[in-house]
Amino acid sequence: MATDTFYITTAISYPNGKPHIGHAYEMIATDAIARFQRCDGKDVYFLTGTDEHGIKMLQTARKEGMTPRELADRNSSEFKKMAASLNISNDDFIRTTEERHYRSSQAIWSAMAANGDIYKDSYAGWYSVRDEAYYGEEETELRDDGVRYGPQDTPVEWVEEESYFFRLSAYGDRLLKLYDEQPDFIAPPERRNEVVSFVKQGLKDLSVSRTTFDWGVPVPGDEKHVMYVWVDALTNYITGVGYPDADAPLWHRWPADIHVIGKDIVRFHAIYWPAFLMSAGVELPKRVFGHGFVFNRGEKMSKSVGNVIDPFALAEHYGLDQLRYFLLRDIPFGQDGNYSHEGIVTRTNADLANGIGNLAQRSLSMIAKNCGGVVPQKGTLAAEDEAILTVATEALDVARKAMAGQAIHQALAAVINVVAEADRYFAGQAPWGLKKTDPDRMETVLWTTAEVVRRIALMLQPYVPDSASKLLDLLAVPADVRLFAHAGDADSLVPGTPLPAPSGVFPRYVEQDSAGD
Ligand code: ME8
Repeated sequence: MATDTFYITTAISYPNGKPHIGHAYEMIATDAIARFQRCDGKDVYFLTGTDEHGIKMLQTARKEGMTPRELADRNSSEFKKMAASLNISNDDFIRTTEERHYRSSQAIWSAMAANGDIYKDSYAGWYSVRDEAYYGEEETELRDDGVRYGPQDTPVEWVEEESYFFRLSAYGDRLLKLYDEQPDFIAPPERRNEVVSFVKQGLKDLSVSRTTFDWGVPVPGDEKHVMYVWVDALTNYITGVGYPDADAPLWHRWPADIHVIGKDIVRFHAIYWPAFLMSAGVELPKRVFGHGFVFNRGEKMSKSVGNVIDPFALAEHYGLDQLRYFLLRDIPFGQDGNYSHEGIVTRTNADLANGIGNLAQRSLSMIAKNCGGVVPQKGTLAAEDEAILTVATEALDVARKAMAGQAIHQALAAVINVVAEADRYFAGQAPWGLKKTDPDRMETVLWTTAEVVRRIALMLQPYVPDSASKLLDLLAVPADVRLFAHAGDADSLVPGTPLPAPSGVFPRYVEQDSAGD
């Protein structure tokens, strides 16, 4: 049987600034889902990237005295760097300024046009020549000097320009039918409800081109227009797997199993994107998941408030897996969450250092000291031993169910819960007391504990990949038996296998202020 494929994407970020913790959060959560599916035996393809066209890029570039392409090159590489330093397992990184993406965007445009869904009309609004941007009436203000100003304090004038439109209004019923027939198309359910009621109010046609600037993908056959802006951006998901070439080696991966995005852009992904694809005759993705926003202690991050958190600095300071663990465990996926120093320190120390770290350290150092540095002998298992091994196996089922609905925090909680149970088992069996009275039983208890640590480490791989891999190394688990399929009895630790010297995997976070000087 062919391996199941799984295609997953993040949103592509605007590289008009450096990446912030919200971007890091989205990449880390998507990575956890991708890694989970890989550990579960799927053939996963994971795409992320940058969305480099549009007016914001143009404006920022001008402010910084560079061309938009220079700005895109500089900042896109920051996003790439971030993916690498967060240990993101993406298979490709797409930039919308790439040639393959121009081809793909022009191809989907032509397909929509051939279907009669693109027409030329005029677009009117309050336009700022200096910002090269249209503003809604409510964003402008008529001042005492008789001049109307936009939000950037630049004068605006009423402008009508030629624009292409996409016939979105024709897709309302088909979209409602889609949401009805595939209730999981939009998740979580709150997001779905918002979209459904929005579409029920009736959809207007969408302006999809501009003539006032040229930083974009040229409209095929009418090059004074550039695409603006969602046709270009959304199309990245099919460019990444080879559209428009039906025989492209990656095209079999389409449709995507899931687009992971933030809640602010659910509308574009759950309304525009399926409508564009229906029009172009391309299959629809299976799910759009809108995650929540990460706030700094409840405040929205913004450059002007000066509370933007640098993800590189966070990972450096707390440790990458500590940061990943905190974001994935602390924030129910789909809801908003808060970042705070206290939050990450508490999780790091309580769950990681004192939890799984301590369990592994105590059992492995006892093994090193008392069992000759090899996997202990497994005698006949007592009911308690069987019970704790079953707890670990059942946690995997709970995690699988949770991850099927992207409840990452629940999946992780199920795994960490095994640690608490294993701690109780270890304390109850008190192997240190058996050393003199019943050394065989001591070995069996230590074997069982090490085996539970193995199962926990296997299940932790999607969330804290480096640390989980170190734990598995300490248990001498070969690289090719680290899938979830190996979490059962058939692949359990083999007594007598030599083990490396134990070392700590999850250090405690020590407050630097209280550390002295
Ligand atoms: O929206 N917390 O790009 P972007 C969590 N280019 N997620 C956040 C966040 C926060 N504080 N701030 C932003 C765009 N995000 C478009 C997408 S997709 C075809 C085009 C999320 O750089 C945001 O919701 O503004 C989005 O999913 C992603 O980061 C990129 O945001």
